[in-house]
Amino acid sequence: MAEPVQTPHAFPTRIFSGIQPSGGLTLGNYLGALKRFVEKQDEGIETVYCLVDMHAITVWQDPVRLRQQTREAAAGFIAAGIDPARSILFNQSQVHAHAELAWIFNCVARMGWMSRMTQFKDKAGKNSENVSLGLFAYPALMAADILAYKATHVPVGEDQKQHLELCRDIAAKFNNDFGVNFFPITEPVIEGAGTRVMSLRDGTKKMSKSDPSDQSRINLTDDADMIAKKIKKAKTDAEPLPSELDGLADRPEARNLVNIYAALAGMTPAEVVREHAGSQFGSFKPALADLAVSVMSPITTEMNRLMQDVTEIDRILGAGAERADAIARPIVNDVYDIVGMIRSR
Ligand code: AQP
Repeated sequence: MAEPVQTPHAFPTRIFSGIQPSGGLTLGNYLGALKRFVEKQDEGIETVYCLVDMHAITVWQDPVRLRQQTREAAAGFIAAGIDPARSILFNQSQVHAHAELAWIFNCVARMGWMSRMTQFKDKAGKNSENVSLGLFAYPALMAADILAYKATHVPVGEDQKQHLELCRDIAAKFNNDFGVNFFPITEPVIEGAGTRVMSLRDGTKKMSKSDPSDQSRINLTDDADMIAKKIKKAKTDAEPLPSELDGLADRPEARNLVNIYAALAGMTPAEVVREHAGSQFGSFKPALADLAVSVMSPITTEMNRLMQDVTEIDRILGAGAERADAIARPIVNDVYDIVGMIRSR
């Protein structure tokens, strides 16, 4: 008879999250994820952060660029405030527990659950016969990333909510199938104004590093001029800003710029419209560009400095992987014992 599944509160609080090095990091990654990662670290919570290079190869990656993007993302994390002494920072493929647990979870997750994942449908589009099996199995690997550390909380952007729900389903089914209280039922942490930053070219589409248009996003590597140019060119409408948020209900591009401003300034969107009520985009956009440059430029400068020494970046990732492995290895060994695998070497 299975025992009741424990809530995360029965497990020590541990944060896990990751970002794919599938391109340069965007303002969406920064506001929806990275900025929050730093806040959690600074709250003194145990934080484990991962550059999920194995997720990145679910779509084709040039090997040379993948290595470069992984180092650049690591530099971006550190430049944004992740301290490798306080947080564990590493790239996924260096800790084998992720791949091993993902296989177990491939055997726990159901085809029906995976088929309902909207991100797979969006990314595969009409081409679903031709995309990699890895793209379909991606959420099981993501569950393994989280549960290899028995992470209780995962800060993410809104787009990852469904994958987090699947992670909870996998943990609950594993606990139930084997009659154990082994995995926590992890909580997503989706907070603040930057949880869904939209494309600068289309306010109904998420800002994404793989969007073919570079104009659709602000990259962490963009310089001040580029940031200002992209914001100036961002799609908007001809109306001035309203004084209440309701006035943005049918104006996705305007709402996006207000949300970005709010997330960068540490304000609520309601405060932003109150402060800029009646402003035309001709004046709001330069104010937003100045704000974006003041927040992003120091990060970009530091990132470029760190990229001068890739040996040091690789050393940090290796040391982080050792610390990550020390947590994950015993957990995955316990999983093998629970499942009934012989471990005799
Ligand atoms: N536009 C966004 N707004 C808020 N949060 C976002 N995140 C991504 N885009 C936005 C959050 O960043 C974290 C890492 O995401 P990821 O790189 O692992 O994958 P993704 O969500 O698929 O991001 P991209 O940029 O769209 O990557 P590609 O183009 O490679 O698929 C997650 O917490 C995510 O929520």
